Amino acid sequence: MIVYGSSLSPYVRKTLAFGAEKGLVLENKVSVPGSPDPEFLACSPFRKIPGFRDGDFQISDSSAIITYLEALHPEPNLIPPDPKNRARAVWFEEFADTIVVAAAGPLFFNRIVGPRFMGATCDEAVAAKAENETIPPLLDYLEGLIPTSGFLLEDRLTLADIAVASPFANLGHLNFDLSRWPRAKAYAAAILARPSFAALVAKEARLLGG
Ligand SMILES: N[C@@H](CCC(=O)N[C@@H](CS)C(=O)NCC(=O)O)C(=O)O
Repeated sequence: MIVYGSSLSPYVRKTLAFGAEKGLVLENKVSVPGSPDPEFLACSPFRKIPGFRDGDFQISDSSAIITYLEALHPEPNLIPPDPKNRARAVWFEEFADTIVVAAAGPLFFNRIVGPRFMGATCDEAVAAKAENETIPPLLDYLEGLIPTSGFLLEDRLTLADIAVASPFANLGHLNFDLSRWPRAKAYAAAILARPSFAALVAKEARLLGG
């Protein structure tokens, strides 16, 4: 099974970590968004990362890939079967994918991806707005709901934790100051320290020269 993309993307990192937590061997072929490579395009027609291939089955979108992996390899279960907790897991994934990444993306793009990889200059106004106005309320929300177990649902690792922790790696690369949110900071650090994430994040840090 092949995942196309770079784990600097929170969606790609989430997908690779999910596979690792399932004990699956997922090959990561590095692709950048917008790549015209036909092999990547066949999996991701709108050129977004991640794309995915399992033999002759091709699909894109991290949530679609994760749904496939969970159905193919139900154990260990990472998407709770309990109706309410399944809905909560989907909510946390949605919160991470569409709310947190939408807020943190402009900061990561302007401070890191644009200047380092695309020859673009940082739009400091956009970056500062994300840092000071858009991201803090999301961290306030998380700070108030992290259980003492250190897992968002069922006191065990689920997709909710994998999805929510993933963009924290991007905040880490940005040296984002999380000291106002000690619970969220400790929670994300513990999830990202799991082997499923740690190897990816260390590789990303090397790529960024950290
Ligand atoms: N909902 C998609 C989002 C994928 C996505 O937007 N990936 C970004 C990289 S972080 C991308 O490829 N952006 C390029 C573009 O939108 O053209 C998923 O979960 O996989």
